[in-house]
Amino acid sequence: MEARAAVDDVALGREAWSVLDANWTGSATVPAPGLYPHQWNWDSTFVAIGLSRCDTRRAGAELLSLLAGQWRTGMVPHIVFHPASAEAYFPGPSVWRSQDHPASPNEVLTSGLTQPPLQGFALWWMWRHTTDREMAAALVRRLYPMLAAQHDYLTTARDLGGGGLAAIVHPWESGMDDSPVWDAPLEALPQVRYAYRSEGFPDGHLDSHHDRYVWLALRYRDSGYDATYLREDHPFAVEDPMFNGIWLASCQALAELAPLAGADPQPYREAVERIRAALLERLWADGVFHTRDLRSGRLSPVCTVGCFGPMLDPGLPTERVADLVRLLESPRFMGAVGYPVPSCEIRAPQFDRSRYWRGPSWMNTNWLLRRAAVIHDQTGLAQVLGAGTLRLVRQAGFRECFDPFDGSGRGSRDFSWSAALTLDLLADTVEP
Ligand code: 2M8
Repeated sequence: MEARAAVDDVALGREAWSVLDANWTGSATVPAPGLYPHQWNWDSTFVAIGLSRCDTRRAGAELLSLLAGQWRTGMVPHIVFHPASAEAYFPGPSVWRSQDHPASPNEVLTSGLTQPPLQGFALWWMWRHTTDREMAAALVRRLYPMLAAQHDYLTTARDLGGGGLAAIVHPWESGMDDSPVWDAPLEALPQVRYAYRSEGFPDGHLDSHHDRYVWLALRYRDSGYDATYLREDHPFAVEDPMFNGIWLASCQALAELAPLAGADPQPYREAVERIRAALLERLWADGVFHTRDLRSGRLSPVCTVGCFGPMLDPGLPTERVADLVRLLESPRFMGAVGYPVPSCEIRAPQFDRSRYWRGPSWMNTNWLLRRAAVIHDQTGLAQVLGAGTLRLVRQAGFRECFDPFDGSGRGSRDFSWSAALTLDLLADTVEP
């Protein structure tokens, strides 16, 4: 176990700031030094959330830099590349070839996939917590049309199941890359082997699926990132409860911010209703939400932290909330571990305490679940999630993820969202 001396809140906050400063490139924050040398979509958005109470300018800069990578289709990419370290991460710009696509931004190199659409929620969070209302209002006016375009993209290009949800077309789009819920759809793909170098990945990161990730990305790229191809031919299309729960939360946020941006809230209110109904109709079974593989029609039998994403919906029926809270607190998840929240239910055969998204606890999903607990007045749960999450960083530092049993750190060190969300939790410990 990589113990780290307990520090008081002021010292912990100072450490968090120094991580964020070291990972700042001048226009955005990279997830971690070394392994992730570019701007990642939901990483930056969690950084913006964490900075909302204390630095509106930098929170806004983070979102603006990400949205500079937005395609004219409305798609917000999962990576915005820093030209200086272009090929320092695989797959880099030479694999994605965004510059060859007419809808990509002219000056910015990006990937061709997206990640959970958290930006609407982050903008609302910033507006709610800022100490500089004027700057925040200007940011809302500037960013709102971009987020409206992102929403239109998800509605038109990603409802591949025709039921009102957005489908992801690659595990990387979920942000929970190695989650066991992708095993079945990935194993239905052809076996491939690429001769790229894979050294340098941290513990538990790389498995035999990585070649299929690359294969899928290349297929989509070679279609010209085409929406019809996605609908008709692309072999990976999955409806994920976390991605859609986050989308719903952002729609709710866009409805609330609409008056400030001079926009009509009604389409977003309707989207909230539509996504909620679709989540319940298409993904709910046996007391929890599941991922649906649109190509096989099957729901995943494995329960992961992603299955709780729809709890971000304030309008989720009370009985469903009660079912989810019971499961989350049960020995299948938090009830049997020392630290919240294992990314996979611990009794599943796929659970692995050391492999990315197959067991370890992550600060960002802990933060989202704590937020969900607050929304649904689950004060006790919110307190356990907040205190347990802070205990992780006090003990192990700002690691990428953590062993849910003993709290030891895993993956990269000096991880940006772990630092940024610590700042938010420290500011919010009195009243969740
Ligand atoms: C991990 O994903 C990247 C691919 O996008 C990777 O595996 O190299 C995930 O943990 C993802 O959630 C995160 O956004 C990214 C950067 O931290 O790393």
